[in-house]
Amino acid sequence: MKSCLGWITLISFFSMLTLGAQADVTRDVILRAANITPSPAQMAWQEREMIAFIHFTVNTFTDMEWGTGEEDPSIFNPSDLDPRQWVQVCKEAGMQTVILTAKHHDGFCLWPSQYTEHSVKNSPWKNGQGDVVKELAEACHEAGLKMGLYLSPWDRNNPAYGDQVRYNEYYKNQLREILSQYGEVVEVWFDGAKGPDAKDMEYNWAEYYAIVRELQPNAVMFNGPDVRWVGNESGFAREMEWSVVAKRPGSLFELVNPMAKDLGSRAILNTDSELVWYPAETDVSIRPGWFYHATEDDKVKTPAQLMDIYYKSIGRNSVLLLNLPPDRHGRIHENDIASLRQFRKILDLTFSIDHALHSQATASSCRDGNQQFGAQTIVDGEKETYWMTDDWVSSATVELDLGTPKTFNRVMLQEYIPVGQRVEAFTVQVWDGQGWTDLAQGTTIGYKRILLVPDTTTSKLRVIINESRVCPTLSHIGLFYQPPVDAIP
Ligand code: FUL
Repeated sequence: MKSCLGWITLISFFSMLTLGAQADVTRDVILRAANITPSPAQMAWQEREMIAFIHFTVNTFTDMEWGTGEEDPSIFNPSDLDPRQWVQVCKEAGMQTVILTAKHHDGFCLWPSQYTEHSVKNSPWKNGQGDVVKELAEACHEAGLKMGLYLSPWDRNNPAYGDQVRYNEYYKNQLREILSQYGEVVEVWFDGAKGPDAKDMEYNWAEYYAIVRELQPNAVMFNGPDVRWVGNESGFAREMEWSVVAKRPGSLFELVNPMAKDLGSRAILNTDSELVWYPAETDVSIRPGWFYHATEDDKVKTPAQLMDIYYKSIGRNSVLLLNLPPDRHGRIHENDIASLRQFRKILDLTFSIDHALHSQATASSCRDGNQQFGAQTIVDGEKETYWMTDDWVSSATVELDLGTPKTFNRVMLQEYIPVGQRVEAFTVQVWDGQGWTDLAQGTTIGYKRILLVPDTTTSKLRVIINESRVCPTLSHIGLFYQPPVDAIP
């Protein structure tokens, strides 16, 4: 794969040189955008697809969402704290990473930090000898899952907060502690939230990022250089979700407006655009709140709601970060587990059979005469093989002959993003016996796009790439059938 990537980079480089002379600036920007690629850590994060978020702290015991920072550590006393149970539940649901709120805005630390007294070490839990981060790290390790850590910059307890020098030092010390004592950490979550009453101060982001890179070089940083917030906490990404976006010129990794409808289309790119690979993570809670509240036991999202979130996040070129808050015992509640199990069952029933697998695939253009980049790679079940058009071809058609009529209601499309995200407009059509009819249309594809279509039976389907930044790629077209949710026992 390496040599092939090197070859593509070389071609792209010469393409840019040739085009630069004759084309306008916009074309140059588009070429630049088309050739921005994910880092290995971003790629690994994207492929893990679904992450569990664990919100747990003093708030669990005070029934709050944002603690004041004045909580007495003695209230932290889970009767049966069991990170192994969290990890088991997450693993069964198909999550590959678990991110824990090591410190939320109240400043209470779930590990015995040497830099503050406001932590588990002064709680009655395990007589002050416990360490939640350590227990989670061990549980993840045993189960083969990855761990991520959330460390809130906004700290309502620490007296140094507001003093630029002292607080930044405190925060950096804590970052070093949690990133050096617990083995591999694959994601560091920098929450941007700050209450209106918070003292004014600047965080030393550049130094925070440097510490993460030094201690955990393979970790991605949320709301840092690697992963961006999708822009809402309701569980949906945009229908047009670009992983290459324009950042605020001169900023470290700030977007002009992370909530804007359009972050990366041609319409907003301009000569000054500083472009970065900055994919979206969709964070949402399985309950209305981020922390556990007994009053929300009957408000757990249903399997159908979780499916909807799945299609609108993972199915729209985003990673899903689903929050599962443990209760006062320190365990994930049975209602949440029941909903997750059914969600997993629907996913398995739907995605276990790909009706397009090993069908006959042809394309209107293939880079090398149907050899390495031929259309058949799209349906070979291999994620590292992919179809690509000739160098100057930015619209093309791929046709699948399914052999016999197949029934499906989900169409999955995947670009080969290690070479960039390129498709800007596509149409899916089906053969009705006499001609082609439109089934779905869209703009971006990215790592994964899942289209919800009515139950459709056909023996031939085609995907038209109407517009692409440079030669488009596809690594997968999948056709799946999701049974009606109510019909699944
Ligand atoms: C927000 C926080 O204020 C919430 O409490 C929660 O942690 C959520 C994931 O991020 O910014």
